[in-house]
Amino acid sequence: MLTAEDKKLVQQVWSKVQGCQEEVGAEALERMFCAHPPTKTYFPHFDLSKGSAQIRAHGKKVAAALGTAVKNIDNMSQALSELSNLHAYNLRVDPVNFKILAQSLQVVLAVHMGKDYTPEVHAAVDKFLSAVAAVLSEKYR
Ligand code: HNI
Repeated sequence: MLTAEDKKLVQQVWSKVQGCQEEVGAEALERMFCAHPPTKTYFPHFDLSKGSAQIRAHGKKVAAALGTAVKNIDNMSQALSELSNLHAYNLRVDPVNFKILAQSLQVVLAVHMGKDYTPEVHAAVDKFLSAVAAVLSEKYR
């Protein structure tokens, strides 16, 4: 459960990400593919070499979707409903992978934010990404 303080921290983090969504999203995907190679099997149609145009474009889409989640933090289930359908029914992404991407994204944020990625920010972002993963997984049941 995100507290009011968690929500504030997540919104602050995302205001910093806004100007570099493509870079942040692409780096999170690259870390996911590199540290967890089985995740690459969902992208057989992508050029997965570092910095590829497809990874950058996809990174931007993922980051933008997370931006939508931040904007609708009290109503994520509705805001991400289409995306939830897509991942469950069309893409059939195993939900364990949402945690893996969340972890990759947190490393990106920690590396770039340095000392601003305090334990409190870390905990808030972790709760937020868990909530996003729960929404993206809810159609599997
Ligand atoms: Ni995901 C497509 C958002 C996790 C595999 N994904 C999308 C799109 C968005 C998106 C946005 C583009 C939808 C569209 O074009 O209408 N994905 C997210 C978010 C998360 C997530 C917010 C979690 C935080 N996706 C994952 C994970 C995997 C994944 C963990 C697999 C490891 N996603 C895909 C694939 C596509 C996709 C595959 C289709 C890509 C394409 O363009 O063909």
